[in-house]
Amino acid sequence: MNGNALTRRKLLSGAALGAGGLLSGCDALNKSPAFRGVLESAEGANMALHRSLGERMALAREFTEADLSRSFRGNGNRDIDTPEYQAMVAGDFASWRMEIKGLVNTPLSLSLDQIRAMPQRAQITRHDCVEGWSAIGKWTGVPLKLLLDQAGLQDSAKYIVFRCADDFSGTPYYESIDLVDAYHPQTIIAHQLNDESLPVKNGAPLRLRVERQLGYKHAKFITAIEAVESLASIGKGKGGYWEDSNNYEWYAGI
Ligand SMILES: Nc1nc2c(c(=O)[nH]1)N[C@H]1C(S)=C(S)[C@@H](COP(=O)(O)O)O[C@H]1N2
Ligand SMILES: [Mo]
Repeated sequence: MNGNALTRRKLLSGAALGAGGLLSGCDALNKSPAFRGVLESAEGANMALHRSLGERMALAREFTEADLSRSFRGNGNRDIDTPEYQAMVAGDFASWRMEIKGLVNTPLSLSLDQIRAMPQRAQITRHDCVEGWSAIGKWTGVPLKLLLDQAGLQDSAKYIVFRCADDFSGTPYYESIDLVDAYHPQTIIAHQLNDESLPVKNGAPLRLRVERQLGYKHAKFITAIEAVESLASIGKGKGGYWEDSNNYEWYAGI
């Protein structure tokens, strides 16, 4: 067995050990009409596609408390200089709402208390930024899958877009992922870093963790989650702020 095959096997068996999450992730994909076609075409002859779906559902490496970085850097926008956001900070984000909208059966507007009352997942993972730094942190939040299930994704939904409260020169930050990453068991909307409420610099009160992707995909300061069929009408059409402004790859898998 060559190194790649060995790594792949380890990844897959690691994923299988996290069985609850992985299996329910796969169940969710199976039930999603948008993905049934992909899965059906993966069955039978097309093993390459099947394997790549398996690899994409594999878990990112998780670390232990002993591995935590002493401080977790804040990068990109690290605060929001508006009276509205500063009032939210002063009020402990009690009136923050995160919307779930777009191609869903039941649009939602959730408070932090409602999000904290849902089943939670904690994970210690390494964040890798394209600018050349990494940090290990413990993230706690609600699996995105549960939020999407609660809202009821419509058949036509193919991408999940994240809307953020911060901007660069007037352009709000936004990002997007496909349904494989959206249903991945380690994809969570986090409200805690290292067992404390998410610090402002790291995207308070809510930020995405999408552990198989590079840092810029991890949208901070989330105000809305929007299910869409196409990315064409989002920003300039490449699916994210840095994708549109600086030609970063939309698929930033690691
Ligand atoms: N809303 C928003 N999300 C964002 C950014 C940002 O500037 N605004 N920067 C991205 C980049 S490039 C990285 S590396 C991470 C940094 O997360 P951190 O501040 O917790 O280190 O957030 C990402 N998500
Ligand atoms: Mo980054």
